[in-house]
Amino acid sequence: MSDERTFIAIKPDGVQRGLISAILGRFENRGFKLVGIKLTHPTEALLRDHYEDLQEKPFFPSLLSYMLSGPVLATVWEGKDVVKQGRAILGATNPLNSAPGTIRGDYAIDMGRNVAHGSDSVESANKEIALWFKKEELAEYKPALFGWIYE
Ligand code: YYY
Ligand code: MG
Repeated sequence: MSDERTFIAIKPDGVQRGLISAILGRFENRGFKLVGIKLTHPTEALLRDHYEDLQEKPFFPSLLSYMLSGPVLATVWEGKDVVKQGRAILGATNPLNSAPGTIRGDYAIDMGRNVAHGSDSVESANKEIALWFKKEELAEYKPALFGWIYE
């Protein structure tokens, strides 16, 4: 068991394409614990903070308008090694390099429509969770199945 947390977001294309249950199901089925979830329309200010390190990149304006194009399903998951495992579940940034069986490898083609986001380190996860969620929006509970998932 571990209290490591990651921020996973289903981007506007994933929401519009009806991929919410398929994507969340991968995390649930793996055994990770959902601690926060909301459908939200992010502001430009939030997205500029979220993608702070990418502001100077040539693709930033299109990334911003894509992320502003509809609601995003923001989620927080908890569990052992969940940051790294979450990235593995999502697949490579460019879906053309994502292995089949990953979310992007199964559901996406273009980098600018790669359906989901996952934090890339524990440090960015903590920053992103604080950006997208208030403390009281994160649930505290012990899943009844924990003993069947962790030894
Ligand atoms: O963390 P991840 O989403 O896998 O990639 P980042 O390097 O953080 O870039 C964020 C986001 O920007 C990526 O999911 C797609 C988009 N993007 C792009 O459109 N073109 C690039 N050359 C790099 C990233
Ligand atoms: Mg990233």
